[in-house]
Amino acid sequence: MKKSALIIGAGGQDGAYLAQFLLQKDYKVYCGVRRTASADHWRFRHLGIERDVELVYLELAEESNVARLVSRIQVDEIYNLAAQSYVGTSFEQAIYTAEIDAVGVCRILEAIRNYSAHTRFYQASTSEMYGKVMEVPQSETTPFYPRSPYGVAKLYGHWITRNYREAYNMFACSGILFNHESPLRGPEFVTRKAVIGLASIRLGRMEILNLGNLDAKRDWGFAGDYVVGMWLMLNAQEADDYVLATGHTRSVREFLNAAATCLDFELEWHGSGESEVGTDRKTGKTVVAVDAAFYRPAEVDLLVGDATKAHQKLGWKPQTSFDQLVSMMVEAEVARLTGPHA
Ligand code: NAP
Ligand code: G4F
Repeated sequence: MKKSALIIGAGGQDGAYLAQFLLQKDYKVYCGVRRTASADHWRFRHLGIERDVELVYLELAEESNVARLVSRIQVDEIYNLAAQSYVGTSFEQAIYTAEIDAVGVCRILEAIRNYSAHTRFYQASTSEMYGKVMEVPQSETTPFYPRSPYGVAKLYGHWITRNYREAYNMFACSGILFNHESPLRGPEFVTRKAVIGLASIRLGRMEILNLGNLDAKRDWGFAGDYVVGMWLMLNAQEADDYVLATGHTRSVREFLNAAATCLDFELEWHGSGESEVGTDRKTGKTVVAVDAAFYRPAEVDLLVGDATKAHQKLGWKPQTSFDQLVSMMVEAEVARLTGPHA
């Protein structure tokens, strides 16, 4: 019989790639999205899957909404990808972030426990939980030290998932995913913001790209590779928690250098901290500047993951290199900015 899945937070970056992947595996896919005034599911359109998924309205703040839906559709798998996922905003909206990213997870687990006990559950945990890292690289056994309200809320989501697995024998897994990007990344995250900015400057539509901390280091992979790992977790023999990461780390500055190279800029860096600027070697013009408004009250300086367990137990490995990821993002952005809908 055809398998079925509900993706909660399906309208986001990972949700779209996961929906596409599950459709390729011949699943019936319910896409849980919030009702908004401008229902523009551009990511489904981008992947050409808008007619193949069934949209269902789902608001994680609304307990009875979650319970009714979970009870009605009786799916084999639920992937919870919904979150207030922007770390910067979590400092301004800490309570809302906890409501969705922490308590929201418990609402889903309760609905499964009460109304759909056979359903397998995936929780989108995050490397942000490692925060002020206690060891390098970070693995499933590294102690957590979150540095943002987002990281703290996600830590609750992580532990409540594990708790329901142990207490009620539920098939509930937590994927501790390191940063993963794509042309479908939200425009406020640093990789996409950098690519939009540099491509716009190259096309003469923008002067300077303003960013915050250029020294932060992240383990950046391709989102399309990571959704495969989510599915492998829910289709393993036993429920468990896994890190998904590339094992390589690069600074924001290094990401900028790579994206600039794809656009035929060669960046030269001058100054430090808030006074740092990146200039284009050919023209001498300032292309990147630091704006302290983008600094965070507490920063995560270095993330680099060890995905050995996922490799050994699930056979998962990232397929896309850093350079491939950057050029894929740059090419897509240039096409978007110069295409018929620009
Ligand atoms: P994203 O693009 O921001 O997508 C998050 C989705 O959650 C959006 O579709 C959003 O809906 C939905 N959502 C937010 N609040 C909701 C609510 N109250 N009720 C129902 N839906 C709600 O994030 P992503 O990059 O795809 O990440 C997917 C998940 O993985 C998130 O939980 C994120 O925290 C986690 N994660 C991401 C990364 C990464 O590097 N991408 C790494 C580790 C973990 P709208 O479209 O209506 O806003
Ligand atoms: O792209 P970011 O906003 O991603 P961040 O904070 O690492 O969070 C992402 O990855 C997490 C996994 O570790 C996810 F759980 C989370 O949902 C999200 O997907 O920022 C990356 C780094 C930070 O250190 C930030 O301070 O880039 C630095 N940065 C420098 N200038 C900037 C900017 N970040 C943003 N968004 N905008 C800037 O102008």
